[in-house]
Amino acid sequence: MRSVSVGIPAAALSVGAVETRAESAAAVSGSPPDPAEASSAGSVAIHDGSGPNAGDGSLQFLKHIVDLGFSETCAVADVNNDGRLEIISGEHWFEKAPPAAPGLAPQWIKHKFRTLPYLNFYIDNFSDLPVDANQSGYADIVSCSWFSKQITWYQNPRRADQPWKSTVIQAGYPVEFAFLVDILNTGKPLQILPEFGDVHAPLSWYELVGEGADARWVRHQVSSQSYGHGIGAGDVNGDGRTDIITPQGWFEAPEDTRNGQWIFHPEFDLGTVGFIHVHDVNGDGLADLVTSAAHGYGVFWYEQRKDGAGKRSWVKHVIDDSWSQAHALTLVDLNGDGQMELVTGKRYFAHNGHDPGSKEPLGVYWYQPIRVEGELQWQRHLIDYSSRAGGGMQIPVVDLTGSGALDVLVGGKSGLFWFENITQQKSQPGRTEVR
Ligand SMILES: [Ca+2]
Ligand SMILES: [Ca+2]
Ligand SMILES: [Ca+2]
Ligand SMILES: [Ca+2]
Repeated sequence: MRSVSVGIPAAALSVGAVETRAESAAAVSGSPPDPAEASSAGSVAIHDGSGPNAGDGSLQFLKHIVDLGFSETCAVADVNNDGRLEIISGEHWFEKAPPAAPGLAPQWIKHKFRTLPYLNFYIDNFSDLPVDANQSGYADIVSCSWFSKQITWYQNPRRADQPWKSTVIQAGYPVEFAFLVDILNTGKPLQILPEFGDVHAPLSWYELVGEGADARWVRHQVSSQSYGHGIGAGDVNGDGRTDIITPQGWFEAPEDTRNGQWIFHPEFDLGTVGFIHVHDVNGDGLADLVTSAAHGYGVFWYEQRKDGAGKRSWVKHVIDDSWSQAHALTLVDLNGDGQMELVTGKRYFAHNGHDPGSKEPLGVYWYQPIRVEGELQWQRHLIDYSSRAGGGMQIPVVDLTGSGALDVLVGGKSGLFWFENITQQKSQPGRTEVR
């Protein structure tokens, strides 16, 4: 398969003019470009870096179509333990192989490792969490389903010709998505935190215990109920312990996270959101929240404030509300400048076309916090616009090739794509840009 490079002109990749919103400390830069101009599939992206975005922190990505089949998400892990990363999406993992001929794109070897239900226009799998749960040296995958109401651990058989053993970790409740978090405060995110789509499901996290054949997942309950669409983990109050954030408030972690009482602080109502990240956006020492409307319009941050008496309040700031269904949001230092950026994208047909704006163009974006005359604003950069690539349910930002630059991967109903970060390659004269 030949890769398709993105023909986004330099002027469209980033934004010269920054539009300030009076209502908010945040600003959104620029408008999406004309789709016809922005994404002529098959055109060649050779950008010499001399355009208007040169030197403004923009990154260059080369788009690869990995697969045009159907999924809801994707993940990255070393599935075959050869020291190189593979892509997991839907029923398959994808192994990168050399091009068939010089100048062509890499080939992708497709390995089917499981059969998933397909119903209601969804493949019933909404997260893939790579974790070597049985310490075999090979990545296992923990997945979750909405319709089948399960969190499932798929054990890597180590040999390509063997089936993956599946073990149900939790049954009985629909799971919107899940991710790996550091509830035990060890510095390693190894606990599963699901967002249950049923208010009667007890809010819980899952700890991996035992080794090898004895490895298993143990549930720890935080609350007897769940709190709506969206979930996150991070240290809200700065005590060094990872708290759990729901759309309706946050749970303060006790010293003994397994057996202690988690204290609920119903201090906000975020609405129907996706991942809720905890991050001190404005650098004032107080942890803020960054999240997105999973089925409506908007990417937001919520500023934590404290009055003289120590009473906490939250102020909403709009980052961008010009496109909808930002279900997945990744917080990462994408450009390596020591500052965290946001990577997100529009999920294609999150609710089969019923969500607001669901028929508007897809896009994949990153947002860079910048200071303009002392004021915090957000600069939007396009990774892709108005093609088949959308944000899906999770967006891995990983150095897939070992180049030293972080790549962006997205998988959804409209296909699986790898955006190779070629920024450094661009800065090396004589390097071939198109493959
Ligand atoms: Ca590998
Ligand atoms: Ca805490
Ligand atoms: Ca702050
Ligand atoms: Ca950065």
